[in-house]
Amino acid sequence: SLAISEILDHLHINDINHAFSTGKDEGSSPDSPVNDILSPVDGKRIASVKFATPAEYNTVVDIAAKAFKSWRQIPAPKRGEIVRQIGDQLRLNKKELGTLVSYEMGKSLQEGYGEVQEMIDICDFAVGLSRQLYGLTMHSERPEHRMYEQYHPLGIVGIISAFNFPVAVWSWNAMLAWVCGDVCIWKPSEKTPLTAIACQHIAQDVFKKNGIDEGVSCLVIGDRSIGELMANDTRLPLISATGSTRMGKSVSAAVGARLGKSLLELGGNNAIIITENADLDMALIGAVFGAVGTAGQRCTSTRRLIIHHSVYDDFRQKLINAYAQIKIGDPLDEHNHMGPLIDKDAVKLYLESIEKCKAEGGNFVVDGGKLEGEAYASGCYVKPCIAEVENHYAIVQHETFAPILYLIKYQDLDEAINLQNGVPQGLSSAIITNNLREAETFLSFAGSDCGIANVNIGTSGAEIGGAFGGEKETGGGRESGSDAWKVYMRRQTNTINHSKTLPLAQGIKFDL
Ligand code: UN1
Repeated sequence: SLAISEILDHLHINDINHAFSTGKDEGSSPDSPVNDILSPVDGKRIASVKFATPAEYNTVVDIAAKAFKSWRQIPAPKRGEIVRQIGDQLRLNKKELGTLVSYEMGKSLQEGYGEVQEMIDICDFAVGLSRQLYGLTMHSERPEHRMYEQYHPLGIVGIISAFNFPVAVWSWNAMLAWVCGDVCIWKPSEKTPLTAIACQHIAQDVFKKNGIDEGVSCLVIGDRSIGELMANDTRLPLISATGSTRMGKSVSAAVGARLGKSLLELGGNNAIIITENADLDMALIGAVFGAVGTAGQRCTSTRRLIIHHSVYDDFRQKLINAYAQIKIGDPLDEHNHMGPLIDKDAVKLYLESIEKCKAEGGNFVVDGGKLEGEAYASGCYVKPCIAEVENHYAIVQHETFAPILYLIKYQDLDEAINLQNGVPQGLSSAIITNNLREAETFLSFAGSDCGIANVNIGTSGAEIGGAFGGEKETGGGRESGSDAWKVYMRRQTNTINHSKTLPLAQGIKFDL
């Protein structure tokens, strides 16, 4: 295994890192506060960052605006070639970057590598996309006329990302935005800025080698005040924000007030329906990985299991047995399944949620609690737990970003689907069944109301090729694959008259 200090060196992370970085410039004002970044793994200081001032943010926007003018001149497939090179660099740095993701954020090393793999995958996707970006052609009602639509670059895309996927979510946005001809300003979570700085260096090296160094890729480190500046900034036509529903509502209100575009990817309250026709061993892997993977801090984490009464007792016992096997500890040690929560505040919220659940009548069949002892000295390690609940409990309706799994019993599929949909969020959902009627009902318009609906797969771990996002309080945005690229471009309809007269549409007569 690699020593963290070597990895920091390798990824050019300094002891104190600048508040902003563009291709042209990087810096921070001497009096901006220094923030220490502590690892939830061992509580040690990894490095420090400075937070950008509003003036520095403005400098970055100016540089990005200028970069847009030249970047959009480069043919899309050539922009794709640059993204291809970034993908190559990510492949070369996968081990180091994945390890730093794991150490800075706390997810298991396997999941840290998986996150970097998602970045590599989206690069490949974006390279292919760079030769597509298709518009439609349509037939004009007027003779000797041609109609078609084309997609043009949008401008500066503001990316606000969360701590739980500190780098992959940026890449889903940035790689698409870049092939679309946009430039990006990225504000990573202030909890995980170091992996962002590492990615910025990797991307900037490629831009520099290709003679493009004018702020196509910009990074601004800061807290929510920078996010607010971005949301209110008319120079940023699109804000892509990932995080809590509370954050999303305030971003959306600010962006909406100026009639900008926002792409929101917010909270989930994801359930797996386990029917009487389920392969229970398969259900078990999906449910446990979904609930304890990333210590329950994925927006796609499995929060609820909706289990048919005939298999309920059997499956509950399987879960209890499986939870007894889960190894919690240093996520860099590949023997462990689950690492820490992101910080002590998250531990507090987790403990409060357990109390709220108990107060509402929840029955814990696997107890939670904070882990104590030398191996858990950072104070961020908790036990994954399971409670039998009712779907209407306020705490069950709420997304708690922690490994708390709720069990709910159902009688018939209609009821199960109503329970599954009966929450404010609508990100991911799943059914485990070998029965075609159950599966197809779940996927039909009368089934799951989520942006993601899976059969015989859990709720988390989506591939990048599909559009990623969800409905209701999840915010409605779609990132990543399919035609999610369209939000990063502006659509233009073009009608061309190649006749010798000027007929008007709708048959309107207008003679001079
Ligand atoms: C997130 O938690 O914000 O589907 C993203 C998944 C991952 C992405 C999760 N591919 O679980």
